[in-house]
Amino acid sequence: KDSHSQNIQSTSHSIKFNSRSPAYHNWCHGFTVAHFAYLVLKNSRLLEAGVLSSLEAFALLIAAMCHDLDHRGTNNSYQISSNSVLACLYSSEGSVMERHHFAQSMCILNTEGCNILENLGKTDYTRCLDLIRDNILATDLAHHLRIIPEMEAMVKEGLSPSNLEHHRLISCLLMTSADLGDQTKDWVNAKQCAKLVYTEFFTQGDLEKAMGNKPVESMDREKAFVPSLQIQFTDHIVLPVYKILKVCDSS
Ligand code: 9GA
Ligand code: ZN
Repeated sequence: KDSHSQNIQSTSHSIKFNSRSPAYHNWCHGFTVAHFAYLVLKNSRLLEAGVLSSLEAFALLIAAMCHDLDHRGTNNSYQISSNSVLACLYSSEGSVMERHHFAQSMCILNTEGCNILENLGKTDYTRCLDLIRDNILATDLAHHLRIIPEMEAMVKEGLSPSNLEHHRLISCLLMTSADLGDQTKDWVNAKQCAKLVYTEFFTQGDLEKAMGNKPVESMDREKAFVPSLQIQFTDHIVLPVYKILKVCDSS
């Protein structure tokens, strides 16, 4: 085996090994999101249209696979209210978990035999790490909600390959589309995914109750009415993402 394919194998092993196993945010989720990102990249023909460069596409796939590394099954607000180590490290910057997922990705890249970027030149190497960071941070819902107006402005003026802001916004959109990809699947699969999401949500809710805090409705197993929560989530978060994605399709 040549050293490059050896590297890829060590790296994917490390990514799997560095995933804990909460019900939803485990290795399977990372793999599924990377797979979805690949399909959107291929089918949308954004590379052929020049809206994304091959380096940007590469950074997207790496970020997709790594974007939830070492997830603990609890969200950003839980890190802060429980005063976790991760909150100590990152709460002043926001996106606590996402900064941790990026830090974990960098640890793997810096592991002997795992640096799949080692053949990039210095400029591409630094740029690639920047792109991976921005892409992972884009999977924070709070970040997504902040950039919706920018994405709407981009759609309104029309995608232009020469506009570097558009490259950044499209990358963010592909990340959120991939992260929410389970919601596009058939009933049996979507239902199974929802089950895992709520198993994780309710576990966090139980931890919050044990700390004497009141969980949000979607994490409270005594209060959550799943069908209406799913409809709200679909209407307010999921559909707007894919409506913008549809306009950006270059195929
Ligand atoms: N927050 C999460 C729900 C998901 N069904 C609800 C899901 C992830 C996610 C990226 C207020 C709130 N909610 N509701 N999330 C889900 C599936 N479901 C139902 C009520 O996959 N959620 C991942 C994300 O941001 C962005 F930008 F992509 F849209 C938003 C949610 C998860 C588990 C990380 O919350
Ligand atoms: Zn995710």
